[in-house]
Amino acid sequence: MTDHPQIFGVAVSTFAWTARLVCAEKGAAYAFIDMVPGGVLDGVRHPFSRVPVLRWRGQVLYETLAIARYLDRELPGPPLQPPDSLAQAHMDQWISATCDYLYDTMVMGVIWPRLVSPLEGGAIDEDAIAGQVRAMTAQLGEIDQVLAAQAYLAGPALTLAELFLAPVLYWLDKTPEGHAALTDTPSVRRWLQAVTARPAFQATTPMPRVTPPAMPADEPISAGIAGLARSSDQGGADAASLD
Ligand SMILES: N[C@@H](CCC(=O)N[C@@H](CS)C(=O)NCC(=O)O)C(=O)O
Repeated sequence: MTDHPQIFGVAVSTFAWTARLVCAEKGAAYAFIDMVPGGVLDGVRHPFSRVPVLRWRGQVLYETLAIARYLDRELPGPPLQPPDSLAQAHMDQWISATCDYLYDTMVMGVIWPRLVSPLEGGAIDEDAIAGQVRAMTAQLGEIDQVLAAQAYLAGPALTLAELFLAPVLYWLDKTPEGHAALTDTPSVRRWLQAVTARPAFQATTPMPRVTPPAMPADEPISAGIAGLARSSDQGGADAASLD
């Protein structure tokens, strides 16, 4: 029996997307299995009620950094961690910043209230969003300075750092505030275009690539999230990655 990595999570999760991206960048077959945070499927669970969870070779592993490093080391395909120790440190630095600061500001502070809360009928606290937008704008400015001087976060080559940050910025770009801020940070925009154009990113992008007819083609939309919520409700393995 073929033992492909199995990634349990939801399509909207940026962290689950990172794990899928690692497999896709390595050119490896994998299965993506719908499991909401806190869920238990076939005995697989995340002890702290998050996603993703990896099951592979009879082992269950959680925490995206652990999963990403392990998959990169074990799967054939191009290495996603630089051999140079300073570049490795820069990669770690950006992964840590993404998980500890950027995720909170961008995902919880802007993406969630703008794109997800309205679908759930939740009240929108515009003052709270405005505060997060200020923080997000400052964070993007810092990233822009780095990417003005080099192609990728840790140097001239793509690393795991890209695979953590790009899903976050992809969704951020779907919010009006994020879209505007990314337009004002041209080096980040150039980087995002380069990463999202990669076959691995294209193959794992959960958003339906159709623009609702009523919306201008270049306008950030929230409608795609509704499609995502529906697709992640449907269950089953990712069609592109069945084992
Ligand atoms: N430290 C975890 C964070 C994972 C995480 O926060 N995942 C989100 C989805 S992107 C989640 O499960 N959220 C559910 C919750 O916060 O209750 C990791 O690196 O895997």
